[in-house]
Amino acid sequence: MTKNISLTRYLVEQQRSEGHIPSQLRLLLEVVARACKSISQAVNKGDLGDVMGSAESENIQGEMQKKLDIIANEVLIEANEWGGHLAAMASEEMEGIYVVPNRYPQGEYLLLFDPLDGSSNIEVNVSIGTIFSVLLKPEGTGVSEQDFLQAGAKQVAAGYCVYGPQTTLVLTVGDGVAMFTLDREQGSFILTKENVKVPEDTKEFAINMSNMRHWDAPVKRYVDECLQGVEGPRAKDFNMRWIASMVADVHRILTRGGVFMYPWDKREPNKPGKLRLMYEANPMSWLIEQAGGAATNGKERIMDIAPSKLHERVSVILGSKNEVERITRYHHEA
Ligand code: P6P
Repeated sequence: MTKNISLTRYLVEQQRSEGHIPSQLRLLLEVVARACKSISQAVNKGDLGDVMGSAESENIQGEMQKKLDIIANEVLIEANEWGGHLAAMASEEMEGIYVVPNRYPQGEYLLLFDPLDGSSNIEVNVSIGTIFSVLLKPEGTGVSEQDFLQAGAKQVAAGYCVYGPQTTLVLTVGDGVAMFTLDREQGSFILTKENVKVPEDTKEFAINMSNMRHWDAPVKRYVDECLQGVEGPRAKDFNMRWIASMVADVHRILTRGGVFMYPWDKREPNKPGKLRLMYEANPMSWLIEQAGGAATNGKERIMDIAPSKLHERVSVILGSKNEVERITRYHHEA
């Protein structure tokens, strides 16, 4: 790995040689990365700052908000609203879209994010992260929520920043997946991995096992076979991980393979799943696919789903290609 390629240099090279990103998108990604640095500093303060605990408010999802959820959301809004690259933003923490105020120039991009995913892990000092997705605003004057309702296949950039032992930004603009580790002395993200590949096979699955009795038959069948290990139909032993922070689980899968499942279950049968399509499943699915993995909702490719609501939920099965295909096949056979 060539030493010290900064995120800025990587993006300039993507713009210049690969033709993947216009300058406005490059600016957008640099601003998002800078916002993630600020969020990382707030997260790292922990009990030393006034950032912990509940914000005593609920978000659109009916979930209690942590102070850091609100801080992260505000950091992303304030960092991105003035740059002239965005028309509007959408966030897990806001019911409606945030249209760039008239006092600033409007751009052609739409930015969606989960400002701090996994925030139930904040108090216990377990990795959390920011997930973001970028779409092009459809032609026409003004901007509405309808403009955001595009399939994941339409994304022009997607990524996350994981706040763990390292603060690492993981990004795709459609030319593979690159990872940038924050160098706190320089204050910049340095390229530490590129052309990330997810192994097509794995011996590691990630699911919240406490929900087993609520799963549909295909998921039960898959997990049962994993648990039977070398004596069972898979003829190999499996390991299990569940960090309850999608960013951390996906980062592990991008780093060493695995399959992540948050499937539909019968606790709330009207909900297709727990995770949100637009700013969790779609960006993570593009990263996984760009790294040679697969991502379905059990029936179809997540990035083909035509969204009908901004905060739409979806069942998620993503990671090592051959495992995702096997689980999806079990759904089709059921
Ligand atoms: P459970 C975090 O709240 C999150 O949205 C994802 O990051 C994570 O994968 C999932 O929910 C964990 O859900 O039901 O295991 O707590």
